Amino acid sequence: MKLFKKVLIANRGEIAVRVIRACRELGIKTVAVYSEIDRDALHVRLADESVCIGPASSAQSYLNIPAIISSAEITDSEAIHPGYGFLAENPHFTEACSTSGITFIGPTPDNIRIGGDKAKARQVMKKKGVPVVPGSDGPVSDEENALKIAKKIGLPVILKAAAGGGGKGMRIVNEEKDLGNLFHMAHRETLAAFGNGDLYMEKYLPEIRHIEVQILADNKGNIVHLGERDCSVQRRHQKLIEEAPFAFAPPRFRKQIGDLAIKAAKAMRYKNIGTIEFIVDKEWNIYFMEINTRVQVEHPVTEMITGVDIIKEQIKLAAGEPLSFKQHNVKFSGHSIECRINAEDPERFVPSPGKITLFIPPGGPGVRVDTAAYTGWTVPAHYDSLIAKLIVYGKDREEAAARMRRALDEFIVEGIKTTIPFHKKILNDPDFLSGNFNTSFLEKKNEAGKKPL
Ligand code: MV4
Repeated sequence: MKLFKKVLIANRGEIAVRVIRACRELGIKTVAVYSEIDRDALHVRLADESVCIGPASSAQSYLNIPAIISSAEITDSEAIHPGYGFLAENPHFTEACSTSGITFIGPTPDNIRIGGDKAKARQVMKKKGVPVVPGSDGPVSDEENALKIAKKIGLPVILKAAAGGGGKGMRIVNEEKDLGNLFHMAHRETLAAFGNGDLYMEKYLPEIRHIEVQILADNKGNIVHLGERDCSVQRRHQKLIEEAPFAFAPPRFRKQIGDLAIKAAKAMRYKNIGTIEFIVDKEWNIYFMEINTRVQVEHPVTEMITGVDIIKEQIKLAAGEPLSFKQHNVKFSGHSIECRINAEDPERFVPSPGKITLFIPPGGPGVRVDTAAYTGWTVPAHYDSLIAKLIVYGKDREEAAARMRRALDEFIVEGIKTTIPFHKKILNDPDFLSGNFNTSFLEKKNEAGKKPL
């Protein structure tokens, strides 16, 4: 099987740099695309070639399908890596690639469509015997039906947008009398945000953990998993810290959740790489939540504990290579934690773009920094505020946490505000350190009137 000669990266920032690194190591030439404001960006400098695709606004550049496809054509790129965000989960883009004879490095358009319709995904999983939280079978047509289902499964329930993401169109319903109103509000919100008003319903489970499983799938139907990640520390549906493995789980948990992830992937004939998201309740029950049909921000924690380069594997799978290892070849060792460092005010979480006057990332044993930032670079206001991922490895969670505290202390960023001080607080929090947390962790800290984390 022959790998691609040249790959275009339809993204920017740290993930574009990450993909370029994987291509380099595989002997593949790279093409960067960039917006006018990104002409001094690191991904442009590191790629073998680059093409300017439009003005700063995402809609005119990194979301501009014709500009990206023609950039691939004029540079003779055989494949496009979409990274995450932007066009990564757009089935029209995937189809535009195949129409132009370009390989999309990612799953099939059908996979992406199911991933993008969470009500449908839930239905598929339920039918194939993957456990889902009790709730509606597909979308709920109207308020009347919502009430019927709520009566059957019992309150509280949670309304979720089928097109969902970022908590938009999501409502928790505690009392029957509020259902009608909340249904209409959620419906309007999701219709406005995604042009799709479909809602589905689940029993609302309190004190859950958000656990996800990385999967790799080849074109022959072989699927392996690379274990789980705990992404329970989030604020307003934005993950802030991720780790692998889920250190506090009982002994048989990894095999259980891994087997379920493979079952879920098989149920939708999954191809390439992806993530199956689950919620885990206090009794360790595992329920399918959704599937992410892209490489995720937090993939490095899995790489650290398995030694698998997920992006290289992804590129090889897209080129049609069969999986080069079996499930029993995947060996897990140690613990990894990632902090997402954003260019944001660490107290109010509002973006803090601007010129970085000094940037000195940490180093030393067990430290990895995935970033496209450098001293003198200006963080544009037009895009996501993630400027660096700080990832550490330790022989166990305790060593990883100590290493993260040390690395956060070393990290120097001047000229803009970052979330580094916030991460320092979490890494010193007794509840975080003892594993006494779930997805409500940050909200609870605030409610308790303690110093807001
Ligand atoms: C849930 C849940 C409880 N029960 N589903 C889904 C998307 C993710 N960002 C949060 N999600 C949740 N799904 C069931 N069946 C709790 C959450 C959840 C949450 C919900 C509303 C407001 C804030 C939340 C914070 C974390 C998790």
